[in-house]
Amino acid sequence: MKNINSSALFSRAKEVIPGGVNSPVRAFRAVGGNPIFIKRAKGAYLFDEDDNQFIELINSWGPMILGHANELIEKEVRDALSNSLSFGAPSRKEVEMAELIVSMVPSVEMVRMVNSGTEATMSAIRVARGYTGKEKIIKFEGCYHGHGDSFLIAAGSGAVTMGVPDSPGVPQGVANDTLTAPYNDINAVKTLVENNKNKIAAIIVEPVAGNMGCVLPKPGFLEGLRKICDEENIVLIFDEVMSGFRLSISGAQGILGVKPDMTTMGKIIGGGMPVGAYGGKKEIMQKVSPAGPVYQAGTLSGNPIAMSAGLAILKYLKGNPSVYTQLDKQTEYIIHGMRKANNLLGLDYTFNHIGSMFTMFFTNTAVDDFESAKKSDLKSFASYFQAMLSKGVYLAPSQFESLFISTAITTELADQIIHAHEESMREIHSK
Ligand code: HOZ
Repeated sequence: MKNINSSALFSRAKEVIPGGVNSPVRAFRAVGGNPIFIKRAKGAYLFDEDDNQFIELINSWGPMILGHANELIEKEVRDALSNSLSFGAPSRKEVEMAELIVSMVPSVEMVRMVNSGTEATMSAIRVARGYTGKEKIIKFEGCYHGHGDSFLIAAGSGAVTMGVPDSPGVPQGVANDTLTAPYNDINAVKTLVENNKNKIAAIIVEPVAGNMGCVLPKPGFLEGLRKICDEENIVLIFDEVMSGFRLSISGAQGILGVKPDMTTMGKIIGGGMPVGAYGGKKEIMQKVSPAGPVYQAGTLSGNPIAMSAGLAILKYLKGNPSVYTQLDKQTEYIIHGMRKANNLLGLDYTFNHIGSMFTMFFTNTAVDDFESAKKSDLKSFASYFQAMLSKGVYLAPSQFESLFISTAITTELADQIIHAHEESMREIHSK
């Protein structure tokens, strides 16, 4: 695999961008080597600066659910371009976008558009605090909710792969208001709530975690959170930045059957453009400025180009819910092939899977929280990542991330992925 141009770009980047990247996981520190610089992408493929071609299993961490450079989305964006890139004033597409989200996600009665998942989660907890008049929040170890100060406590992948679970620069006062519990541990939440009576404004959770690898909620966990929040006047926030519109037309909540008070979204709702949103019960959302006193604003919020891309993808998904069955089937096919290859080598690694999200953990024990995810053999993961890359398959460069399948992965490509997996596993386990 040629690496001359990517390597040269990385050297230049390190002089002018911290660590050479604009988001830490991309630096490949968890897997070694230098990052691949992407020149373009189409359908299921990424093409890098050295003209290598990779089958893509990240899909921009979720949003490219129909594969890259999808014509449907491109057309809407092209049409919108000639009407200017930004107004900083209300426009029709924002209304259509809000109506569409409200029609697809039953728990969302009102929604505010922002520019990223981080903005969405930061704003959601501010609103929850303003609504309840309380200050503390509970988050779960290994769940990542963007890089807002309140969330960089026991955060997932990005922080872990850098070996800095808690970031300097987060004021102690802010950190004090963030309480953490292990994912899937409802008793730990009960204890936190009992010990902080009338102080907790919100519980924020990834209903399907995607930032410690893919980790599923155990039966009863989300229901238990719902019950506690109802009893204690706590706002239950589902962070569906990754799972929203990826697991069903109404997100993870659509298949898991628990209704949050608020939901944060991102990724797919921008069709790959920088978009986020937070929404929920009208009673809560009416607290947001200028309807209410909780301030939150943004010049680029509801940007017309981003709205055009987002509307195109959401309308498509709403009209074609069979996409989800197709994706689920294809993901199961890949996992089945990978497991079979592992079994032939006498390996029994843990696969966590829901819909088109999955992670193979380099451990044979169950992974249902951050502690169990950390039992994975990270050295083997790094070797596996490099072996897959050299065979033309681009995985997330960290064990603590989920993979995302797109509809561009045909059965022929799925077979190629399985074959690359089989060879890679053989290679790394014969060393
Ligand atoms: N840790 C982020 C996704 N879970 C990485 C995002 C990025 O580097 O683009």
